[in-house]
Amino acid sequence: MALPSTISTAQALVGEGLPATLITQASDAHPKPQGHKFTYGTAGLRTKADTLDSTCFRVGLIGALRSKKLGGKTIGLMVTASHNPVEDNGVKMVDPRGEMLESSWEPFCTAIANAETSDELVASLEKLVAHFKVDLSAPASVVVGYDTRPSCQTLVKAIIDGLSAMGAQTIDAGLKTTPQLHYLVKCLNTQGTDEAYGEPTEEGYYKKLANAYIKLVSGKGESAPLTVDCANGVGAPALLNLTKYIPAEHLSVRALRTATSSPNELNHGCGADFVKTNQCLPAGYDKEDVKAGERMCSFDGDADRIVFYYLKGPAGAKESFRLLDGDKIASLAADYLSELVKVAGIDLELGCVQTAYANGSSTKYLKQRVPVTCTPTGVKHLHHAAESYDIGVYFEANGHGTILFSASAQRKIREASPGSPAAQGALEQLSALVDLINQTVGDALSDMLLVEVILRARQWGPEEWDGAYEDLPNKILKVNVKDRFLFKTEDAERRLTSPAGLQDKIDEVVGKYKDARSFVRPSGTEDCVRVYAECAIASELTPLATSVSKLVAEYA
Ligand code: 16G
Ligand code: MG
Repeated sequence: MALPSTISTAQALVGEGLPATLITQASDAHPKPQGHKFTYGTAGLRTKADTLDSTCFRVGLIGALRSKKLGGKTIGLMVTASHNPVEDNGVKMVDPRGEMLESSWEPFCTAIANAETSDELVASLEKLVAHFKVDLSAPASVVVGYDTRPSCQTLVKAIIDGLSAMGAQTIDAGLKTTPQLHYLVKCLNTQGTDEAYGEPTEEGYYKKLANAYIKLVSGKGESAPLTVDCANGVGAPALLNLTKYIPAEHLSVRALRTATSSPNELNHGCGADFVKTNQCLPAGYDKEDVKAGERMCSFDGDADRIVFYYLKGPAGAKESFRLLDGDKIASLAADYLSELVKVAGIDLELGCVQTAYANGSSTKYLKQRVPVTCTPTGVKHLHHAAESYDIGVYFEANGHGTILFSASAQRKIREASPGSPAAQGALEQLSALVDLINQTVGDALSDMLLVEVILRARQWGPEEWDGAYEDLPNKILKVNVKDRFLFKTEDAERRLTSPAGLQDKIDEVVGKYKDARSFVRPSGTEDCVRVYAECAIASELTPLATSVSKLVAEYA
């Protein structure tokens, strides 16, 4: 695909204040659904697509203001509802270095999305401008991407109306995976500098990943086929495009669930969320000739998340399904990178970041090898924590994650003088891995290639990878409550502080089971409370999880 096209150029703002007349006129064409409450949550604003028009228009306005606040740096807006059904949609903001929107802006986004009238909207924008001291005469630049949902077209139009009302330069990046949009934002903001991240085009993204991958796997033998479930989403065309840059001897992919022109198929019975939640193959895979020992993986609907799996025995037998989730990817990557750093002979601290959802066995395994931190759920929390290590490996169990190399780690890798041929080889690999791994956000395509690289280097199939540790049986239940905001947590969501007394009751229940752990947290994306439970004995899992859920329901 070609360079993103500039679809509207900057329009100077007249006077000192907000262009209130332009905003009001444009806003009248994007009325807010009366009484509807929006929240900027873990992954932006997300809900039913047919209620999101006003929100998208307003996010356009905010995106322009964020860019102005940062002196005209390019901000990203991604329209997607990830693993959710096709009727849903959402929009999230990406900051200039490719990371999530600075969290102090989130409450303002919520307030602006909820302003009932155009006048209230202007007033809430003025509050943001005053609070963050936004210089309205600064230029603004915003790049917009979207996934395969049919609702994206009108929502993008609403965003563009918002951007135009603010006179922002708008770059329409078109159909993109979420991580591609993050990549573009970082490239656009670093081009021409010492930290240039890459060519700011989709093609540049494929070339960067493919070149690094080819360097890493060359001379390591032919690749056995990898079956990829693309969730019938944007990951399908992206995977197809990526493979054009990688010779088949290096990556042999069987792409399934690629029906992007059948909208209702998006994430339907397939995708990373389906596989992780149900701990089974995508629906219909038993008829797809999948074989025991074959590597398989699933993307989610916007391709920022991946899980792997394989069958130990015949397809159809539930017990033969083995999941290799985000925790298993983290352990594979942390082990491999630690070894490379050691062989390279450089002094770098590698650490791992997980959330409370990480399987207890994975945490135990990792803690025996590297420092491990736990953060609340949501990519932004893990990402920031990972920045405190020289090499920060972060993964949520659900398959969101990546690896960050600090600027000084990258310099050390570039400038080290190797003491042996082995050290030189390790340094070359580390340097290629810096390019292979998307440093802006978890990326299904990039993570898929990373796993392929490590398995090839180790000459491992999925079974050897799986052998690192045995997951404790676990499940997540959803409890519908009247007000999920009554549930407040501490200690990286591992304990409840409110409702009063509930945590003690949970502790009491958990104490009855062997090696058990359970926690309760309000969802950041849905109107419910989630209950996680794990324990040593499989037959005790359901009683444990249902007892904790009952306690929650009694308090709700
Ligand atoms: C969002 C988050 C994901 C988190 C999930 C939890 C991003 C990009 N995505 O999808 O990291 O695991 O929410 O959902 O941050 P929940 O709060 O509904 O359990
Ligand atoms: Mg996603």
